[in-house]
Amino acid sequence: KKGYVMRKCCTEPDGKKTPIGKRGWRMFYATLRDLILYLHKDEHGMKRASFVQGSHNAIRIHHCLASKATDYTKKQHVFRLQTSDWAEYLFQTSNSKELQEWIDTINYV
Ligand code: I3P
Repeated sequence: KKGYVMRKCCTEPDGKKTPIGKRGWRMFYATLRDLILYLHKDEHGMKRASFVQGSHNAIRIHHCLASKATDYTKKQHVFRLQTSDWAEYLFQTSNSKELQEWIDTINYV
């Protein structure tokens, strides 16, 4: 699964709230491969070597939970991703079909 998404970092892998200044929404081209969600700058930035595993741009989705962020009302088609190390992200997708596809792909790979 791949496609453009918007991402907001909410909680760091240590469980602490992501500090102001790093909480903004940013666009990425996301690809899911080998249980890692890679967030590329765009479709052309596919160089895997530039990723540090476990960083915000290469999220290990093993034992992750993706769910619709029904409590987040500022944007539409948003899901929450909670990782096994307690990091938390919001991802905005382009429509409800994309939203469901991302959630299912992450939860059932
Ligand atoms: C954040 C940015 C986010 C906003 C977040 C801000 O500022 O404006 O868009 O989240 O609010 O902290 P910065 O870019 O300086 O980190 P929303 O879009 O969800 O309002 P928050 O701290 O309440 O999450």
